This record gives sequence, C-alpha cells and structure tokens, in this order.
Amino acid sequence: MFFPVVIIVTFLRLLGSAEPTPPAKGVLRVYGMKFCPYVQRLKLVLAAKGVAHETININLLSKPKWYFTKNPMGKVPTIEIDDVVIYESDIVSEYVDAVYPGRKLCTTNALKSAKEKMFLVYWGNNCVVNYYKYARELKNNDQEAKDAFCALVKEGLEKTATFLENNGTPYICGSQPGLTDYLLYPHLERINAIVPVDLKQIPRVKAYFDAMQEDEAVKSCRFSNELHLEFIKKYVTGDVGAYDIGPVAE
Ligand SMILES: N[C@@H](CCC(=O)N[C@@H](CS)C(=O)NCC(=O)O)C(=O)O
Repeated sequence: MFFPVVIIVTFLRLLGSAEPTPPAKGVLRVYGMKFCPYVQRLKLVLAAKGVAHETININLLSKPKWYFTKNPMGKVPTIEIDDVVIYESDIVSEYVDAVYPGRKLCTTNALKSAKEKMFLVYWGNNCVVNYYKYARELKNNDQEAKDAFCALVKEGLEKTATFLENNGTPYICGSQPGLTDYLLYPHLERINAIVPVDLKQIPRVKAYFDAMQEDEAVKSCRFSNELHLEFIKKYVTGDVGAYDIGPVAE
C-alpha cells in the first residue's frame, strides 16, 4: 500500500516542475493544490455533479514557471479542457455547473442569488480573512493576536448563524447543498479544525456544519482536522513539501 502512494506522490512532484503535456481531448484537468480551500470548492462541485477529471497539483511555495501560462496570477484552481482555460474558483465552479450535466447547483432566483453572494462577500471579509490571520499567528505564536483573531472569527460565525436562521432552510441554497454551500464550506472545515472556537456555542452553525458533513460530495473531499493542522503548521513556516502531505487525494 505504502509503495504505490510514494510513486504517485513523487510523480506529482515531478509534474509540479516540468510542463505537462496538454490534457487528452475532452478530458477536464484541474490544476490544484491538495489543501487549498478554493480548489476544494471546485472539487466539491465536481463531486456533487459526478464530473470525471484529472488533477495536477502545483507546489505553490515553489511555483513552476510554465504554470503562469495557464493562470497569469499563478493561483489555483485553474481548469483546462481542450483549448479552454478558466481560473478563479467561483467562476470555474459556475462554469462547471452550467456546462456539465448532473444536479444544477446554482441558485436561479435572482434575489436569492444576490443575497447568497452578498453573504459570501461578508463571509470572505470576516471569517476567512481572520481565519488566515489566526493561521499566520501559528508561526509567531503571539497569543494576544491569536485570541483577537479567534474572537473576530467567532463574531463572524455568530453573524453566520443569524444569516442561516433568517434563510430558513437547512442549507444556504435550500433543502440540499448548492453552489453557495460548496463555496463556503472549505473555510468552515478549516476554521473548525484550526481556530479554537467551539461550534457547540453557536448551535445553528454547528447544525449546518454537521449537515454538510453528511453530504456525499463533502464526504469525498474533506480532510481530517489532524491533517489540516499538520499542513497549516508546515505551510506557514514555508515548508515546500507541505502541499502534498497525507494520502493522495483525487
Ligand atoms: N480568488 C482565487 C483565490 C485562489 C487562491 O488564493 N489560491 C491560493 C491557494 S489556497 C493560491 O493559489 N496561492 C498562491 C499565490 O497566491 O501565489 C480563487 O477563488 O480561485
């Protein structure tokens, strides 16, 4: 079991430095990084729709030059299929939802969609930004700063609870997870794993998180709290090997 895993990981490392040949005709390729929450957004959407794809992981701490020809900002995720290249997780996810068969994930009601998008912007500017600030403090270990960022994340989660209550359905998108749920979930998974906020103190968010954990797409794409912690601690110290620790993810 251990031997093939080593071979695949080594293979991915090599792909990270040498320019890969284009994907075969009709094959959807994802340029990603295993622990990137924005890549996980796309992986959730692909899983929910049952879209087959191949993945090339990019070492973001030691980026290969060729990758900038795919995405000028050098960020992941990017998708490539035939002569089409698209990047930015929300744009890619919407595109995938539009062009591939399977359950439609986008909210079609214009007002509801606008409210979900406004909430995602709030979520990004509060929960996500302060989660990253907290994670960076894992290197400096400034307890006062950690406490301050943790408190800001908690405040954002309390607002999230209010949003979910007012929304009135188990998931943001309705009776089952939709695009907005999959765009939000990856950071919630990381906050739960890394920031010491006890979700039990915010019952509506805990219920939402627990419900998302039961979703088949989430089950196929999530990482354990332990692996998240191991990754983030290595990543913030600049460990270039951190990007593919743990078992190979599809
Ligand atoms: N707005 C982008 C953000 C993607 C992003 O920041 N990805 C990170 C990895 S989690 C990245 O590529 N970082 C490399 C860099 O910023 O150079 C999206 O939604 O796709």
